[in-house]
Amino acid sequence: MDKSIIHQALSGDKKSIARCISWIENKSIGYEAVIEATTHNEPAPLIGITGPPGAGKSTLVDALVSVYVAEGKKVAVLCVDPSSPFHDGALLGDRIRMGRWYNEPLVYIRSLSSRGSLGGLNPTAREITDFLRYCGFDGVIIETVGVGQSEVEVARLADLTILVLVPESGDEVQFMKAGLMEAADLYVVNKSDRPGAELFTTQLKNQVHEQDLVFNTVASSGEGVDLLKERISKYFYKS
Ligand SMILES: Nc1nc2c(ncn2[C@@H]2O[C@H](COP(=O)(O)OP(=O)(O)OP(=O)(O)O)[C@@H](O)[C@H]2O)c(=O)[nH]1
Ligand SMILES: [Mg+2]
Repeated sequence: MDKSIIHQALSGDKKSIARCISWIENKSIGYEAVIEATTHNEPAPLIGITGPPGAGKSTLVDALVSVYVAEGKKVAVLCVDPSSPFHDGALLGDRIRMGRWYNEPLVYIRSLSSRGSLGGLNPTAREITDFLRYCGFDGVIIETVGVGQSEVEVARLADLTILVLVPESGDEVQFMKAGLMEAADLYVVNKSDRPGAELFTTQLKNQVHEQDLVFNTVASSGEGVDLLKERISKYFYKS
């Protein structure tokens, strides 16, 4: 592979970024050069979005991307294992929703399968995320479906981890308590248009102690996303 592609990727060329990611993903000969080349500029902040299947993570990411694009910010999105076995329809939904960004110069979106790794981020996803942080974006967002271990790993990798829950997540929160509840920086009660949102939000606020870390959103309509984005911006070095 031509090394000039690496330089083009690092200066933000989407085609070259895509080729470099495939290079890393397939561990093609010399892929280490791509990873090593990344150490020269300032890395973009990494926002991790995680939570149970179907909580609305992709919808929320899409809404956040809209806000960033409206501000002229460049953003990369990495979706790890979007074809979760829990519901097959999600991939198609993601494609339709996210599809509108493919021709938007400010946005780069890439899906990665977790290649059957049992929970947890595979090392390749980690390398690709690292690489993307050096490609001239104002921020990089990584979405992972919460299957326990991966959530905690994402939290370790990201500068800011957002746990997306829904009004029905009460039991899940009990279950997660030990690991992710502590690892997350911000908590989103998405689908706040559904019954029980208020009660669950109150319980969650009591549990995390800091009330201003809990946000209510309706990702599908964009409600509450501006407030969340403002809070996220505090973590972005460049905004
Ligand atoms: N009522 C309501 N529905 C929503 C909201 N946000 C998302 N949805 C719907 O919930 C479904 C799942 O949304 P996704 O964004 O695909 O959820 P996800 O968490 O990315 O799903 P996976 O990646 O498969 O785990 C879709 O049908 C969305 O339209 C919301 O705020 N309110
Ligand atoms: Mg999704």
